Amino acid sequence: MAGTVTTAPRATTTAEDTLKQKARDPNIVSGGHLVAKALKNEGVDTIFTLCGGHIIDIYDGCVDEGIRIIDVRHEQVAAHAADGYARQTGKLGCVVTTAGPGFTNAMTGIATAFRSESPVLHIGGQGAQTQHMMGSLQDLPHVDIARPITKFAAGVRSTERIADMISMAARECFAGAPGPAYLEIPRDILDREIELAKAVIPQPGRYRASTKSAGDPRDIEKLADLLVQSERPAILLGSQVWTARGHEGAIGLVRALDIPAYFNGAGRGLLPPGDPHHFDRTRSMAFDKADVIVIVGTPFDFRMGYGRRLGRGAQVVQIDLDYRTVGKNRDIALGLVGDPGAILAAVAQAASGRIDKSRQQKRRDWMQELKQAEEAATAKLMPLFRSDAMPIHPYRVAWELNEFLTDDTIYIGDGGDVVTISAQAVRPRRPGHWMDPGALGSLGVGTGFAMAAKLAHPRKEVLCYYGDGSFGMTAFDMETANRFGAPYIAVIGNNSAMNQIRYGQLAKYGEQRGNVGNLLGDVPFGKFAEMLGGHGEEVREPAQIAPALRRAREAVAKSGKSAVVNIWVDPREYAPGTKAQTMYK
Ligand SMILES: Cc1ncc(C[n+]2csc(CCOP(=O)(O)OP(=O)(O)O)c2C)c(N)n1
Ligand SMILES: [Mg+2]
Repeated sequence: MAGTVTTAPRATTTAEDTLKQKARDPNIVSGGHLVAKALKNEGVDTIFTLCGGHIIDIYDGCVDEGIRIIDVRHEQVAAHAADGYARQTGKLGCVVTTAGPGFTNAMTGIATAFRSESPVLHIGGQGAQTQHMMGSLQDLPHVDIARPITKFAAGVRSTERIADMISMAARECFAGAPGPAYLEIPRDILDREIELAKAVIPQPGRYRASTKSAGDPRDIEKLADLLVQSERPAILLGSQVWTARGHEGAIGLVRALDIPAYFNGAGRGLLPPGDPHHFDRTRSMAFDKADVIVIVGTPFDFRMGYGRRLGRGAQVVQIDLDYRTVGKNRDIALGLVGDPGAILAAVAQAASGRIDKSRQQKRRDWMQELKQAEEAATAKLMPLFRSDAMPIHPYRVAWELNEFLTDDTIYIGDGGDVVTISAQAVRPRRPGHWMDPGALGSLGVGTGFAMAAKLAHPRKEVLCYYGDGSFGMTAFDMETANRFGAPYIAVIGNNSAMNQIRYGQLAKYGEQRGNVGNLLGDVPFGKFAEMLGGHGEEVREPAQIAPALRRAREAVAKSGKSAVVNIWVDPREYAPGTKAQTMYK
């Protein structure tokens, strides 16, 4: 007893003494505080993290610099949230993890950011340099592991250079097409205290180029000529248009030159549905018949059939932030490297007023032809969208979700088949209001994206549509979202299965052997929201979808806690893409 009484106050006094001493000497700084200073200089106002002994000095620095610390329950969510925050703010996202398993847990998020060209800095702890290769706690070759899925991966070798290396990593994250970087900081380097004057600290706004390059002026002229002469142009605006915040340039071009525009990835929502230049159901028809196709900020990957699905008669032009993407997987008539917004604005200017009357008319007829085909395609889908079937048809859910969205709802899709189906009905109303995992196809992004979107835009509504398989992967961090006042509406299309995969198995192996490794239990996920203090409900009838969504909206606004609307959908219905297995072709 006596021992306890004397030790406790002594320990407290020591910590306080150290703090007082630090407060007295502003010329001394530790590594963790240098991390925070560098992040602040970079414009980072929030880090996503899960604690570990290797990284605690970074938190102490963040407290001093006023950087918000969002601590999650699984590092995968921290990495997805950092990615989501970067997508929503246009600034560097930051995830901080401890060494070893903290690092590996974050890898799916880093890999997702890599394939989605999202600027995320991952800072990771490491054992002390003095224990290098001795088998320290949680030691792994982090830099080697991160290298192939980042644009830059390095270890920091001295406390003096911590801030400098953060600026270096940030520069790499924004070089050309953005992407993630990894920086490992050993524990002794992070904890060491040095004289502030000896630290290299690049100043805000002074360590990166500000150029938004419109590329080669001759290419701008060439593209302007092509578009002026075109009778049936079409343009695809991909994720980079939003990532580089080039939406005004892009919208200006399609309106000035009357070009039907299609969208993919984060490009969805660049124009609102109903806009005369917004098209979505006739992409293959347009690409088949167009004479000029401009592909902006999206690679010829599986989502584009590797470029094979574009008409042979068309002149294909590709614009990208990354030289390595242009002309990859298919030949092109013209390739431009640079900032999509700057290039498209320059092309609009170069082409302005040069389209003659007969071509103007032909282009209007072309747009008209496509609009009619769009309307016919929508009419064909309407019976599914309005289906009263029981169990609920997943197309009906998709339709109801679109009806429910406001101009200010950020929509996130995290799931297999149900989410694929939702893309046929859900039309975000504004740029940046659509989030999907991108080319890595990672399930589990939803919870991190949702909290990040809400933290970045507290006044907007955030709705995440999950598959039941996906929801189970990261759902527990709904508690984190609630804890930090970032509630959202979670809607689950629950078919008690990993249905997108199950379809292919049934098709290949039949009923007897096709249901292996893809069936899940019937989970009443509404109760999950209740457990976390929020509103939850189960929906089994189509007519109940809309009222349940409205109740969820009201409950989130009132309680500040996330709501779950668990919609039981028919496991026998699939998306056309799933049936055709297009993702593997
Ligand atoms: C992390 C991860 N694991 C596995 C897959 C493979 N996969 C793609 S769709 C899918 C099924 C997802 O099930 P659910 O979220 O319930 O959606 P459903 O297809 O049932 O609508 C799986 C497992 C993946 N894309 N990502
Ligand atoms: Mg499912």
